Amino acid sequence: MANPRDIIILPDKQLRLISKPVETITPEIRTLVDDMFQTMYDAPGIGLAAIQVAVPLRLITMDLSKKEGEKEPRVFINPEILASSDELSVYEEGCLSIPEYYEEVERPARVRVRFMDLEGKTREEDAEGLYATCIQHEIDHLNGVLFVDYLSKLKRDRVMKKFTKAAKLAAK
Ligand code: GNR
Ligand code: NI
Repeated sequence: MANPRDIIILPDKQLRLISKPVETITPEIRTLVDDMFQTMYDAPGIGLAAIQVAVPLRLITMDLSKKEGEKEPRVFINPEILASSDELSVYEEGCLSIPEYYEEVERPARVRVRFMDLEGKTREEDAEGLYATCIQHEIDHLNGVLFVDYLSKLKRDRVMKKFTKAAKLAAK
């Protein structure tokens, strides 16, 4: 049914694109969503932004369920953060577009998010914990922002260089 797609990784410049809103939920969008879930579960990851499969649309898939438990697939179309808590929380983040690199990032502990679901219904939810971290990480992708952008210049330069070098070696 669904086909896994290739995940683009650093230093692919597409990761810096500003994704465009989804205008209508077409069959192509539904296919993209199915493929994104397949790609995300295969990886495995807890979230995926469309740009990570090289499609610059404001579309996110997520599943925060435990491995043993029932799947909880969620889709966010054109998500927006309406409000963020002053309180911050720290989480060790990773990104499928920056494989095998993990660092602690501080972000608002709670956010209120508005988005459209696959039925075209506008929803609002309050997110906290891992949900808050993940939705902020994914919305950042829609704006061309990566979690390494929150690290010190030293750490960011180091990871950028490592991936640039690896890409050059792989291209030879
Ligand atoms: O799978 C993922 N895990 C993760 C862990 C902590 C904070 C954010 C994430 S998202 C990441 C998948 C990904 O790269 N989504 O864009
Ligand atoms: Ni990511």
